[in-house]
Amino acid sequence: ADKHTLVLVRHGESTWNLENKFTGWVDVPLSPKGHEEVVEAGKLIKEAGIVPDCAFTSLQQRAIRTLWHILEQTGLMWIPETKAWQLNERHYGALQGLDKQQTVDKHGKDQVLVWRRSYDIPPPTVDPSSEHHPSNDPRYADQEFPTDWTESLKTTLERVTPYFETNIAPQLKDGKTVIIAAHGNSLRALVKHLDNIGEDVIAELNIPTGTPLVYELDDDMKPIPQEGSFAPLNGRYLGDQDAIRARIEGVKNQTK
Ligand code: DG2
Repeated sequence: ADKHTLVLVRHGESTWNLENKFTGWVDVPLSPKGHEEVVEAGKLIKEAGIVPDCAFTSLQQRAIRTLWHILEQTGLMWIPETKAWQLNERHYGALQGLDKQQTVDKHGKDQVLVWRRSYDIPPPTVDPSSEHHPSNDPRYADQEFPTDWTESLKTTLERVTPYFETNIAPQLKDGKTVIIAAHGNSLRALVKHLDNIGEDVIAELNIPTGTPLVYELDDDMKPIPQEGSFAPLNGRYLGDQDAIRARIEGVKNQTK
């Protein structure tokens, strides 16, 4: 049976990751450190000898810029690149733009952890008149969103997974190596699906910024266990494993 290589990467640190604000669909750029992280990610992919044939990303510049840096470092700026809203970050509802620590001070860390990491409890909905409601953003002009829009990990998974199965899996099955540059929660949804992770386990799982996560998949798109995989994931992170653990802790500790 054939092996199919899939590389996932969360964008490098964004300006709002740095400022510790809930971001969701707000289109913030990478921070200077974020740019450095993903240049390094590109070098790691090149050193590992992984050569993507096609690329997918979201409609958000922190992920797009991440992909561009990686393609630049690997000499692959010419490969086809598809942008899709289905790979966007989870929409954070009325929390978008709020400071994560101030939200803890106001609502308590347990409530904030429920909003950040519960599987199916969404954050409060965004007001339809808010600039954060997708109906007020021209990039989503050809789509309809409910007036009471927000997303849980579950509803994020319900748009990430069909997109993967319909648009990305066929490329992999066709023998292509694929790279996806996306976001903390859209990638948590995707790995939950790929690795068949339970709701309680995914709640504890944080994805580090700017770190390539490499999967080998079989013909049925099931991950093949590999040496150096990062349990409960069957994928392996490229780079210094202690530094990766520190990045994961950093994500977790945003709402101590
Ligand atoms: C972060 C994730 O998304 O935040 O929306 O604030 O990956 O695009 O930086 P990303 C956001 P947490 O769910 O980890 O709080």
